[in-house]
Amino acid sequence: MAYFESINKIKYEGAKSTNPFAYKYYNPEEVINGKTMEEILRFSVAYWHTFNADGSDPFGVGTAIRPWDHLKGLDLAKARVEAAFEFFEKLDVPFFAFHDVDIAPEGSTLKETNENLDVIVSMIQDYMKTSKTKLLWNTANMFTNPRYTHGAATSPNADVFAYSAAKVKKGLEVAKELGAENYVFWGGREGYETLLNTDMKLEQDNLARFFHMAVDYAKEIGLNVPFLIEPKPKEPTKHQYDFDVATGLAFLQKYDLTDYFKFNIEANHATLAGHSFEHELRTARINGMLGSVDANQGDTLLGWDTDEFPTDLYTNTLAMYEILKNGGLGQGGLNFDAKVRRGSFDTEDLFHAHIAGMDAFAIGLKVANKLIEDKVLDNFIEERYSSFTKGIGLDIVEGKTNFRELEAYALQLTEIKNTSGRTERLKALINQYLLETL
Ligand code: XUL
Ligand code: CO
Repeated sequence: MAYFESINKIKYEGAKSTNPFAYKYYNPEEVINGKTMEEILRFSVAYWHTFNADGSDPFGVGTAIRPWDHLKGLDLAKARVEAAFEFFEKLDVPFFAFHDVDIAPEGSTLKETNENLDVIVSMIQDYMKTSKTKLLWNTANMFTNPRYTHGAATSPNADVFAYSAAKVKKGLEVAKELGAENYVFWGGREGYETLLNTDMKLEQDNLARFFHMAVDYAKEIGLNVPFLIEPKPKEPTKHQYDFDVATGLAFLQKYDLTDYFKFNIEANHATLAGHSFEHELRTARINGMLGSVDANQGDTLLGWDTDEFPTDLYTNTLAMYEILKNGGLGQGGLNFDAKVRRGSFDTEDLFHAHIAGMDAFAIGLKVANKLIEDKVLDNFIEERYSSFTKGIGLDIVEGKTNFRELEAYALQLTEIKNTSGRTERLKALINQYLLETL
């Protein structure tokens, strides 16, 4: 059965195309610096937003019209798998990602939940035999069910810790079975509401114990993929332990976990943390910790995680700049952790949204690549820091000086001359590249 009957395979038709169901800029076969766009961008469809979300919000019920709406339970789960693989094929997308509860309904016991998962996982496995679409990552949803009210691995209740361990154990097994390229940990409720009732040290120690057990189990079953922490500062908890990349990195370093973990950086989580998307990517990149990306965008007028499709060309360009400078995303990808707006309730909007995001990132890729090729920022930055390539600056960098010598140097300085940072000139250059590159 076809779920998206009226829609044909989405093809690249070029910027002049007026066909809404065509890529205008994303040309999977186009080679950029020896790699195809498909290989560089590694787009992924987020199962939860595309096949589960119904457009409901805290003020209203779902609005989405979906061809699987009439089904329930395992039948619904199976229909979603069928629809998903049709969608992946029509979009010609290389990856997808899911939470355990997205693909199969929870049973009344853990055993029943695992049995439901087994049914759907083996169905997905069958589809994957003939589909080109691979699993970028899976994860365990440890935030929706009321048992996680006070956290999962950071719950004050040891039973919840144990239950969560069982969920991740199963998740790692599923990752192995489906050949996942990564495994993600988003600490949805791993944080706290008030210190009045919280043992912060024990909670963080427990989270580290949990991660070490996950590392051990992955080794035991031969699952050799990066584990990815997805930082987010708040929502649903007030204070989340994986606030941002810098906080997450300090945690991983303190608990000796840096060999196994990298970061999955989400644009809207970065902005919620008071950073730009590119700041978080840069922080991860310069520390060798950039694993994957949840590609979306927030809304500067709203203070929450709006998970919009990433259509902002400026941001996507600066994000792709970091990704290219990182030498790509390795086993990571650009996962559209993004949902259509509540008012975009037609099934075809799912296609429009992904086409919009893919084209906008393809533009970002091309512009970023040209900026790097022409060394637009590199040359400026090299010149800006040139005082550290000679004289006293070189001595500082090479560790050949000390406070006494620096004082002597400073005392004989008659004048300190700074040069302009040229922010506005650089912004104008980026605009010029954005308009002229394509
Ligand atoms: C929530 C979020 C999650 C993670 C996976 O803000 O981003 O969907 O990506 O649990
Ligand atoms: Co996310």
